[in-house]
Amino acid sequence: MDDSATIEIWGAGTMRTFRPVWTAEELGLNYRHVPIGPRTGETQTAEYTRLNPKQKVPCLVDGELVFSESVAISRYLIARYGDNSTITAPECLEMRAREDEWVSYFYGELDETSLYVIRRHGALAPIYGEAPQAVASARTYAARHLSVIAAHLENRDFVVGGRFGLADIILVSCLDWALRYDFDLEDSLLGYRDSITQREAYGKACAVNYSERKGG
Ligand SMILES: N[C@@H](CCC(=O)N[C@@H](CS)C(=O)NCC(=O)O)C(=O)O
Repeated sequence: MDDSATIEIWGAGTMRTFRPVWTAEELGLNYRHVPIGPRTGETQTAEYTRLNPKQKVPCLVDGELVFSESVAISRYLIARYGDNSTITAPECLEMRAREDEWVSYFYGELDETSLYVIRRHGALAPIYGEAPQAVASARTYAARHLSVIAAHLENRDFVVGGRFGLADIILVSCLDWALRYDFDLEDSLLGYRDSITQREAYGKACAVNYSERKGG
């Protein structure tokens, strides 16, 4: 934890908290990581509730600016601090639209509609309730969309524009999550993921996000 930093990233141990941490590592930012975890009571303190009334992680503090949502935080950090030596948003409107399309698709269809449903009604069933049919259906649904993504990555190293960016951070975080749930990923997805996870910032982010707090 860096006490001289003005950027704070709150939250550790989950795929959602991993995204802004990974983005910050890619950008080489000086940030303070506050490794609070969900369902520990730490998101419900008065201090944290002032920052994020949703009582969820992650949350970003950058000077006066305070906001949550893993995709929004990662996108903001890139837009604010990225440059050609690190990561940037695509330059032209058309490529930004493509990036937005894929990021929305990964987050909407893989993260929220599938993987988190499996989590809510699987490992977190004591809190959210048993729903085996919803879990089975979410698995089938995710598999169908993973095939679409596998086809897109057949001859590509990155999701959009031939260079690493936000869409890769969101996708790889979802692929990591899918692997934890024993999805059988197609070769193009495995090859893509293998290559991206060689990045130094990915390794550093894993250490930051998962070593300080396990389980998520
Ligand atoms: N859409 C949010 C989801 C945030 C979220 O649900 N975080 C979970 C951990 S992965 C959490 O804080 N859960 C605590 C709770 O629901 O009490 C994002 O992508 O940041």
